[in-house]
Amino acid sequence: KAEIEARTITEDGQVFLQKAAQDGLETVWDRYQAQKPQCGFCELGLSCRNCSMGPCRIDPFGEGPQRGVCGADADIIVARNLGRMIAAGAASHSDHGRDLVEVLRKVGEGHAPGYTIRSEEKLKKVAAEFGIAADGKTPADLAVELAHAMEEEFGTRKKALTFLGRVPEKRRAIWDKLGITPRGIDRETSEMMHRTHMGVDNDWQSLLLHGLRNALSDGWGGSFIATEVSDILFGIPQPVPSEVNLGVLKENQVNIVLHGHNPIVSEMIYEAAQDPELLALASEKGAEGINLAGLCCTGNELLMRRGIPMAGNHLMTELALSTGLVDMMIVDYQCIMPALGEIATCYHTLMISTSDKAKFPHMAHHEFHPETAQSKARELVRMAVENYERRLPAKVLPAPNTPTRMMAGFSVEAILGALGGSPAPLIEAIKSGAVQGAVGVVGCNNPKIRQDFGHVTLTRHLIENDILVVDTGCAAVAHAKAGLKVPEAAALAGPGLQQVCKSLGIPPVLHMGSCVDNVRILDLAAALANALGTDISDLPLAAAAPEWYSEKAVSIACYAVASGIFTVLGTPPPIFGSPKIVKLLTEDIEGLLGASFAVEPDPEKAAARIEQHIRQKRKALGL
Ligand code: SF4
Ligand code: WCC
Ligand code: FE2
Repeated sequence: KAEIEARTITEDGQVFLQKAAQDGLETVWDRYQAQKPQCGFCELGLSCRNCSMGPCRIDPFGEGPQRGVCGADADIIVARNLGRMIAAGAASHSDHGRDLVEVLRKVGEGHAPGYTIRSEEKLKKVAAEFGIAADGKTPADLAVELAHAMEEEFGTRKKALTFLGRVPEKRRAIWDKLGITPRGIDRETSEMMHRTHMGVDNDWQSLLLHGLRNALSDGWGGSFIATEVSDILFGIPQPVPSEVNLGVLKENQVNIVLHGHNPIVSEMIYEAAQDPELLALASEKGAEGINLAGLCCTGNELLMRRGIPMAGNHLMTELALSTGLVDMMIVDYQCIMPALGEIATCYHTLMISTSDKAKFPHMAHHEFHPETAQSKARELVRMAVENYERRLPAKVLPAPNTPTRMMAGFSVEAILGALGGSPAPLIEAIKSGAVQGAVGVVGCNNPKIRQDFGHVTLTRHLIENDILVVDTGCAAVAHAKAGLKVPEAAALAGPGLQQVCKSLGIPPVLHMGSCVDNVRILDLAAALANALGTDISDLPLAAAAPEWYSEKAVSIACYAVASGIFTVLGTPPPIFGSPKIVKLLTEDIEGLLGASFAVEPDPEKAAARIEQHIRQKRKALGL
């Protein structure tokens, strides 16, 4: 019991950890235990297997080898490893963005039945940013032209990415001076892989600078494209009520769980689940309906635009299966544990992979392509409905708690809309001190940290101190489970923030979307800075990733800092093998970028650091 409580703060998590154990499942927490003690060299970033003269490792105590076979020292090895983490993260977000651009182009060409342009407003706005005139063109023409222009962003023909047009002048000047203005999205990632090959860039500082450039190509490039094109294709999110936790899985309905990141597949499943013929089939099978629920960021995308409830975040993905209520789980890519397929064999659940680039053990592969996605989605929903009667009653355990209510859908457009169309009222609230500042609390779960504890503890402290929290990804789901995403949660905020939330009817913790949607936070920060004629780093803002695990999170943290936002990490990144790199990233970088990293596993201390930072920024602004 104590062991289970140490693993997660969530009630449903604790119940289903027990159920999973009863059913003989091995979960991510068990596998983490089995890995302990984890390799100390790797934890410090001091191991290298970039070539076949190695693998090599550096002795952190100074007694054993201080150089790899090639001669690389601790600083070079740590910097190269960090660089490759950034490259992998940036590549993941950006390749996701590319897949959306492909759909946008095919919609324009008429080769993607079922998909459409849901936001002509955003299509026109973004096309204009790319220098494409809208006059006399149909949305389809515009979509094709914009898609082609965006494809160019990935290549090598540019000197700077187009969305840098939204970045404050002062920030652009800093990047130019440091030589880290991102050019092509793929170019920066490819160059990082080149630089970290044996015998290329062996200056740890220049490796780190390129790491920032690579991360910026994600934040202001690949992720930005992913978010903007998702809005064009599927609509700009607007405030929407929904629910969260495993209680959203319904005993008397066909449950289809959507997991992964890209809305391309899930949006088609959403459409198919409304099909009267399939609903009739469901009722023929004795089900009262077809119930969709989300996990991770595919879930967040559906939640933001359609109000689809969330079953949970990263560490709940295995436990969702242990309810025995999931008739089908459909995955696309990223953060999908390869263990899921095998766990599902214990139940009746059909496991479906959908991306040509993401296959998994014990999953049936049903590849989605824009041309056939609509019919594929209907086929899958039909299979799920037919699977309903195969549930194993002895293995079913409905969640004991009712779902927690929440509100999502806070795109930048929605936030500005709530403020009456301009950022001025928010700026006024910050000036008056009613809102002291704003913090993005984002990122994953990690079995090294009690699930959701980091997020919820930090966020509660921040809002108590009149700091508005915006969130994305699995952090947002943690906050929702803790009840922080309803307007009534304003009661937990300090007096100033409470007042602002009440007058606007919003929660003190605003859901801005999936992990690629961290760019919505960048976009808002840039809009505030531009409205004030200042730089992002002058504003009382911060970011935190209390429970991060993924390479994508490393890229996000780096583009946040490079964009001028102080960022606190809960899980230590593998850099502590190089005291020089730790000092640069946590101290000296401030002088270059006006922002730095901090590593603070204790969320109460992290809150104190952030509050102090926000006070300093306010003081510097004369507030
Ligand atoms: Fe060892 Fe150098 Fe090869 Fe890395 S690149 S494995 S440090 S020889
Ligand atoms: Ni984004 Fe982290 Fe969740 Fe995956 S879904 S686990 S990167 S926060
Ligand atoms: Fe190792």
